[in-house]
Amino acid sequence: MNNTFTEIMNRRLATPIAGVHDALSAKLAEREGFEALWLSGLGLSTTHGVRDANELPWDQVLRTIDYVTQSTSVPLLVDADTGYGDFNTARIFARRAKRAGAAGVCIEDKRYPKLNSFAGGKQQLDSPELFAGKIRAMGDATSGQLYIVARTEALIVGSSMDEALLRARIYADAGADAILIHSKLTTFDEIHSFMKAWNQRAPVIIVPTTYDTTTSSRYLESGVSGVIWANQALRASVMATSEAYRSLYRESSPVQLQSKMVSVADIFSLVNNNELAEAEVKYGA
Ligand code: SPV
Ligand code: MG
Repeated sequence: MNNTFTEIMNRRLATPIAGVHDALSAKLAEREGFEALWLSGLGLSTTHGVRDANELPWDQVLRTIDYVTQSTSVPLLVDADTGYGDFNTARIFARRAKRAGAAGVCIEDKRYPKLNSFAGGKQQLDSPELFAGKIRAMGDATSGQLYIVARTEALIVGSSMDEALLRARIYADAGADAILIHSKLTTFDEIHSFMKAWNQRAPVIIVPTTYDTTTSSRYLESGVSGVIWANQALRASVMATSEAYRSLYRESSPVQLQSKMVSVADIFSLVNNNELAEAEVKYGA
């Protein structure tokens, strides 16, 4: 029996969470042992050829939640950006995400339309009161049956640590189950300070995209609950896919690639083709 997302968060063991962007990446992450998944807004946008700036309609996010949760059995935390507008879109999305099988939804306190945290450009926050309303609306719409993560981008937009802590407190008081604190420093310093001052008031999730050389023992010692590897597999897959196309185009042959590809049988087994063959014997005419 898999641990629920609540159990994973409550044990505060810096559990690695795999960033995924479709059902295939989700299956591969689960197969390698990840206990929880993050449906990345950046990953999902990129795989649809659009920017992580609310260019992808949210029904596409809901469809992907459905495919991912049909294909995996570990809890899925969904990156829902700002909740796609106001409290109303946030609560409708939360209800539908739960129905599609999500274990949790994360929303961030940036102004809609958001920009990826590392994209530069104008990064503006909503007021904490407005954001707290979204959190309350999501909680009421899902009767406490969906894990709600409130992400503050205070440090991303250059606000103070006090502002980040104040916002996190307001969000926890509004009913958020956990806080995601994001930082764009290349060191762990900001997160370390946040964790000390936060004093385990609610579980915390981090996303070490820029401070990725930190040793994993520091995550554990800090008391964070989850560590999201948001985009590393996406970046690795861009490199592997480019290499494959480059080689095929140049050589007009897959011979050079043989040692870097799985077999067609492996692809079939990923989507359980055997089951269909057995069903054909049982039910086919
Ligand atoms: C995502 O994966 O879309 C995230 C994490 O929100 S980050 O890109 O680091 O902001
Ligand atoms: Mg995102």
